[in-house]
Amino acid sequence: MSIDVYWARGCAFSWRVLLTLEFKGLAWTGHELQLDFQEQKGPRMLAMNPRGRVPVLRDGDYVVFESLAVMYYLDLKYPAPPLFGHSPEEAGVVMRVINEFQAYTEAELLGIIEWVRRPRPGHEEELTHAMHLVAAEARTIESRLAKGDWIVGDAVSAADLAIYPCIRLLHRALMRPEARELSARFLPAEVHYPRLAQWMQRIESLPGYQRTASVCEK
Ligand SMILES: N[C@@H](CCC(=O)N[C@@H](CS)C(=O)NCC(=O)O)C(=O)O
Repeated sequence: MSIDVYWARGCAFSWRVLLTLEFKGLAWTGHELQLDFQEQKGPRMLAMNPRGRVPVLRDGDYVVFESLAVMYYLDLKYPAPPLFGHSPEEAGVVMRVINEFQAYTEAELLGIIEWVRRPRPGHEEELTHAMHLVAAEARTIESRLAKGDWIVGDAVSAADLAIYPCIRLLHRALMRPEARELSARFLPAEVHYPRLAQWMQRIESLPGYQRTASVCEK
């Protein structure tokens, strides 16, 4: 039975799930939703996710939402290749790194992307704060990548697939002409964060990556 996944363009959370499905080599059918038309709030979607958000994954009769929960479900259900390490200790580190990213950086990073789309005059202090936090996190990831090709351990893990979409969507936003002033601190990524730039290329070379890349096209 095929896996159905409901996703949206520009959505880092959806991208995590698509990357996970491809990484596991699973067959899946994608259903792209238009958030601008509130398709995620239609009755059929609300029946699966009462919060009216994407991504949502249906595997047979089982429905799961919240991107990290989806990744975790897929890893337990389809264990090879593993995404949360080979031992409880490795799983603890992978989960910790994702939780740190989500708790201390993700909202600010998404806020910068939103700012590029829709600047909020009068809130420049918030933007500056977000830029500091994201730059610090990028340095942390850069130092992790000094030890190996992947964010945790010596193989692709859920940490890579959870963090990559946020970084890539930020990169895309900062490449826009209207973000020129903001981007000076980050771009070119190859100069400011060379290991991070190489890591992005490594992810983009994974088998199946191209099938997920339309999340980033808008
Ligand atoms: N914590 C959720 C976040 C999901 C989320 O915020 N999705 C956004 C798109 S990126 C959404 O569906 N927004 C539509 C809405 O809030 O109506 C996850 O990890 O899956």
